[in-house]
Amino acid sequence: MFNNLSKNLIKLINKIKNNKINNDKNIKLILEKIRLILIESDVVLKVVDIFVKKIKIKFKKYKKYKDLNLNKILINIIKKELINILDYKNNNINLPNQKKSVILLIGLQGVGKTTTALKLSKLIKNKYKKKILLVSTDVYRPAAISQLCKLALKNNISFLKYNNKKDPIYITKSSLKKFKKSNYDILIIDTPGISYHNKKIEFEIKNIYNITKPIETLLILDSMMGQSSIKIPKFLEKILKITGIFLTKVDSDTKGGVALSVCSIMKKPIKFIGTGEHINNIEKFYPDRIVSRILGIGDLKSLMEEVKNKIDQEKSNKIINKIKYGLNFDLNDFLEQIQYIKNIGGIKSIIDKLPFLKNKKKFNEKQFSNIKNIINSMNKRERSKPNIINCSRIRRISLGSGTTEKDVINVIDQFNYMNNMMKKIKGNNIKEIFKNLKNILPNNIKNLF
Ligand SMILES: Nc1nc2c(ncn2[C@@H]2O[C@H](COP(=O)(O)OP(=O)(O)O)[C@@H](O)[C@H]2O)c(=O)[nH]1
Ligand SMILES: [Mg+2]
Repeated sequence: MFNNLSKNLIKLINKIKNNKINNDKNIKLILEKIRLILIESDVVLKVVDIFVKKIKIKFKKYKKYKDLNLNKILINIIKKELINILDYKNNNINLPNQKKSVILLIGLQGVGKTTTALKLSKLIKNKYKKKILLVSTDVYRPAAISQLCKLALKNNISFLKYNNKKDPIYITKSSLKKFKKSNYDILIIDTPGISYHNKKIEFEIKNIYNITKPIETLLILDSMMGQSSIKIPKFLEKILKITGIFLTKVDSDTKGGVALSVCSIMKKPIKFIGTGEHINNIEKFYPDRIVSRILGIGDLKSLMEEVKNKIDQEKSNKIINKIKYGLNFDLNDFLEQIQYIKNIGGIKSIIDKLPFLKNKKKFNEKQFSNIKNIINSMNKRERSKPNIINCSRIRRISLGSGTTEKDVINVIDQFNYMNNMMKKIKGNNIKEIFKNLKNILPNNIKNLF
């Protein structure tokens, strides 16, 4: 996440740790370096200035106490100020208990509104236990509505489909009427992409807003778009009241500037982030956890929550018991584990949160799906007794899975390695196992990343 910003800040913090900061010249140089790092990361200049000034003022208070650990204090001030610029009042989603409510998603074209509509529907349905109805008013993008309908059905999300209707206002009024009569709690509305000079869409968005009176109007911002994406809200705010921001594509190689600027500039909280294209790649936004990730401290708290939410506890207990009681951990279990990781949102989202895994860049999600194909091409006996897999079986499995024989041998090696490591893990629950992840993912498995 925010690789460049993260790399430069970690470098700077190590420098602060290892050097004496006992004179004004030193401090001035450090502040100048912070300034440059933030500007390079595309943070809005006004925000950079405020940030550097705050660090300077806060540090001044401690400077005179020469016997304090000034290095540590400065690092803490930087961390706290980073959290502060990402924190703007309440970043919880507003979901009143009794009332039926509408959530409206708005933003430029291509920023991820439709993807977000699905992610949010699934999250609110599963985590907040609300009955969700989804509708799309995007009559302009060819096949947008039917595409969303298919995905919603696949994920068990109720979708109101308006075929061949060309009027977003008609869809809004009609869906609102149906929603009010129904037993659904929340209506989530996906909208057409706004563009700078399209008065027609601007007018329609304004009308959709006035008709539905949403409890949440989330502005979807693409973190890849840089500073230009923060300019658009200015004209939007003349026609409606934005209640929060959903920042998408933070998994991509973004500079981080949008995230660090948007709260101060817009005076709105970031409520969620999108961390990939998969429907599960959505996270509630916690400024302190993001800063921990940026500064390379890791974010095990978020990882644990995802594991708890998305893992099938019964199945994971079965595996834990197998390990605990020395039963045979076979390739079926290995496959299930891979499935868990996929459910959590892919290995990339895990690696991003682990502080101790270096070489994060080298990971390869394709290799990961290869493992699944290889195990799927094995028969039942081979999966439960991998040691019977001989050369001719390897050939058959490689042909069946569309991989090379070397790939198949690698998977068996990785499995054997993991199996041995698993036996060494102490712990009764998935929480402890994840704490020990550092031990079960060394050398051989690292080849996957
Ligand atoms: N990597 C990544 N891609 C995303 C994310 N959110 C959306 N996308 C992709 O962005 C593209 C545009 O998304 P879409 O939802 O159609 O945008 P819309 O035009 O605003 O509705 C699609 O290829 C999505 O898969 C995200 O959080 N991470
Ligand atoms: Mg769309």
